[in-house]
Amino acid sequence: MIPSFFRVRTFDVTDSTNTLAKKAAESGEAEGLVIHAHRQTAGRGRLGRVWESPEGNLYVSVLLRPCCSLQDALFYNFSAAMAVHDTVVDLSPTSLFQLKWPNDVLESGRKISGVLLETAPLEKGVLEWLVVGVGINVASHPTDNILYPAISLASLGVKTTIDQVLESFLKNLDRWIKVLKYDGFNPIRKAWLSDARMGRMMVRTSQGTIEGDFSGLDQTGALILRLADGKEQAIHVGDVLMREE
Ligand code: BT5
Repeated sequence: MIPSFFRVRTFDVTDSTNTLAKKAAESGEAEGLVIHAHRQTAGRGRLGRVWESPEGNLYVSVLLRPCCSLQDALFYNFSAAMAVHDTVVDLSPTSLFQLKWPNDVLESGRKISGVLLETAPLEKGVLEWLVVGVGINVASHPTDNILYPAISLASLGVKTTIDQVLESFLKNLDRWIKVLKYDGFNPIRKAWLSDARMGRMMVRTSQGTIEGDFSGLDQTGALILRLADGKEQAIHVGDVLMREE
């Protein structure tokens, strides 16, 4: 059963479930609204990138109103990534799933899911709403992306339905949102770290590309890299490329 906190509205097709959820947020819809579409015509990734959204995969956006700061809103990124992680691990326990900072779930280095967090404009230090959008490749995945290889549950031999994946994801999300609400970010940080992709990485930031070894995740959700000179640097916004890529 889907937790009673959520109200799921399913559409055959929409431009982007995040866009629909944001419109609902701006028109005063209560939190717990879930916009689910079978297909998106303009699915979005971060920084205006495209999220390939053919029929057969999960596209879902959840409206929340936690009354938090912009800084704390980032914790919902990690809660959603953990919810995706737990969902795919349940479905394919023998696969090697890892979390890649900040928002990806990978299987053996291939991207199976992405999370797009969007927030209201900040007023008086508190956010009116935030929308957590999640795509999970269930039936198919893009095959022409060499820089970031992708994978789907079907390619891993998992036989499931979108409804099952949606229900499992919402149950896991409900649990991780409660962890965040009652126990704070630290337990999420620890769980995320225990399945994080580590090693040498290059991170593209607005200040250029930084290379270093994964050294952790700080209390704000920033990635900590150890640089060649032994110093540690916290990165708040960027794109990780593993060294071998
Ligand atoms: C993300 O962006 O990973 C966030 C994706 C969020 C998508 C969901 S679907 C429901 C909701 N509604 C939306 O409109 N969006 C959200 P980013 O880290 O920027 O990764 C984007 C990159 O992933 C692209 O540039 C491609 O290289 C790659 N990519 C695109 N589609 C993919 C797919 N289906 N599977 C794996 N990789 C993909």
